[in-house]
Amino acid sequence: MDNPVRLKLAVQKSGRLTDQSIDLLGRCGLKFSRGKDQLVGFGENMPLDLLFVRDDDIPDLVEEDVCDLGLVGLNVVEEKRLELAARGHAARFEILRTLDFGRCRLALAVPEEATWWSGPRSLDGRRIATTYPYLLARWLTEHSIQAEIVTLSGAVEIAPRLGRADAICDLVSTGSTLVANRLREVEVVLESHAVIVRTPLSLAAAKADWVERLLMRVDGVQQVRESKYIMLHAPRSALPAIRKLLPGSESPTIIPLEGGTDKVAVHAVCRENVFWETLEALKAAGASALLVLPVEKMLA
Ligand code: PRT
Ligand code: ZN
Repeated sequence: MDNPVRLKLAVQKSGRLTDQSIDLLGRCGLKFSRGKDQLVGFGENMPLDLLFVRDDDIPDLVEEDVCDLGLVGLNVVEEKRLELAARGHAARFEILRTLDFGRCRLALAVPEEATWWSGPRSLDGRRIATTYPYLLARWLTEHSIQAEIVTLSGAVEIAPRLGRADAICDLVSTGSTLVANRLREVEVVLESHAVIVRTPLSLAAAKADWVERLLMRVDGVQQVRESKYIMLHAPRSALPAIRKLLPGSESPTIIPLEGGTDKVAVHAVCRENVFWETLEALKAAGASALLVLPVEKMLA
C-alpha cells in the first residue's frame, strides 16, 4: 500500500545516470541503506526511498503512480510521452527540474562517405536505424520527410555497416562512437539532459512538503557547483570598476578595514567560475589580497 509520508523516487539502477543521481541525492543530504536485493534504498534521515530500476521503466513507474518522482533522461521521458500519445493516452507526468548532468543529444548521422547527403531532404526514401522511433518520427514529420524507420534495441551505430540502414538516429555525447564507426553527425533531433519528473496525482501534504524541500536542495546543489566565494581588498574609489568585473554576482558585501585606510574588504558569491583572467583584471583595477573559495551549500 502507498505510504502517505514516504516519498518514492525511481533512479537508474546501473548506467550512465546512476553515479551522478546518487551523488546529487547525497549532496541534498540523503543517507540511505540498500536492501538485500539492492532494488530499494531506504532513506535513513529523510522520508525518501529510492527504487533502482532500468531507466526505460522510470516514466511508466511515475505515470502509473508507483513512484512519486523519477530521475531520468529527457530523451527517455519524451520518447515515452510520444509513444503514449500514439496510443491515444496523454502522458501525465510533469517535468519538475532540469539537471546539470546526463547531457547528450539525439542526433542523425550518416556514413562519412555518404555522398547522397546534402541536407535533411536527402533522407527522403532512406532507412534510418534508431532506438527512438517516436522522437525520430516526430522530427521526420516536422521536416516533411518520408523515410523508413528501422527500430532496433541497441547497437544502432553498426546498422549502416551491416546494410540494415542508410543513416542512424542515436544518442551522442563526445561523438567518439560515431567517429569509431565512420559516421558523421548531421542533424540534432533533441538536446537532452537528466530531469526530475513527478506523478500526476496530488500528493499528501507531508509528501508534497518533502518534494518542495528536495527541489530547493537540488536547486542549491546545482547553483553551488559553479559558484565561488570571492574575497578581496580594494580602495573605495575602485569599487565601481570591481563590481563590474565580479562574474554573476549581484550585491557584494563591503566591509571597512581597521586602521583608518580608505580600503574596504569585498566579499561576493559569484555564480560563475572565476578564471585567472578575472583575477588579473580585478588586480589591475586596484584589488589586492584576492581569495577564491569553493561554496559548499547555498539556500536562497
Ligand atoms: O540499463 P538501462 O536501460 O537502465 O540503461 P541504458 O543502457 O538504456 O542507458 P545508459 O545508461 O546508456 O544511458 C542512460 C541515459 O544517459 C540516457 O538515456 C541519456 O539520457 C544519458 N546519456 C548521456 C547517454 C549518453 N550520454 C551516451 N553517450 N546515453 C547513451 N549514450 C551512448 C549512445 O547511445 C552511444 O552508444 O553512448 C554512445 C555515444 O557516446 P559518445 O560519447 O561516443 O558520443
Ligand atoms: Zn535503457
